[in-house]
Amino acid sequence: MIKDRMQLELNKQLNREHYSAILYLSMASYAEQAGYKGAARWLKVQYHEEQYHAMRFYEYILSRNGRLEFMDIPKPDQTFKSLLDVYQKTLIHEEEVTEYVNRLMDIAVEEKDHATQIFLQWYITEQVEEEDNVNDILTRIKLLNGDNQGLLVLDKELGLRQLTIPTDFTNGLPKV
Ligand code: OFO
Repeated sequence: MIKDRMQLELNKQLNREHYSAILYLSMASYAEQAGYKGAARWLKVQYHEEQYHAMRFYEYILSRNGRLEFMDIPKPDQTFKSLLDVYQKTLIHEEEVTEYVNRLMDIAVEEKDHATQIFLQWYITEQVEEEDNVNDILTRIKLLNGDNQGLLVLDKELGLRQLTIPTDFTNGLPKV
């Protein structure tokens, strides 16, 4: 059985992962309309990743005999101005998520909830990877300094991103 405080904080993060998913879908729609088909694909892969992150919380809370709580999800930003703007906002967003995950871990330590600490390790590693990937892309966009030809080459590369996580959760969460 999970303690009430831990359950509430895990539920908040589950809902934040859903917010992340729609934020990336909002970014994907901008990229689609701006002609960055590759970035749109990259962002839609990210949308699926965020849903997977949410489902891990869903399964974990249930596995601890906890109760799921679905909360209001804020409207995502829909005011993107450029690819640079999209990836700058992505980095800011992922840094915030990292902070939330770190705070969750602090709470799990305070609550002496060892199982949740182990569960959260996966997210701590994942956030390092997410920030690193976005930082790389952002650095390259900045180097291009508005060079459209270069941005289209980068866009093509972004379009090669493949889904590496499951998207069908109907039979529970497959192990990856
Ligand atoms: Fe769930 O990692 Fe991005 O937000």
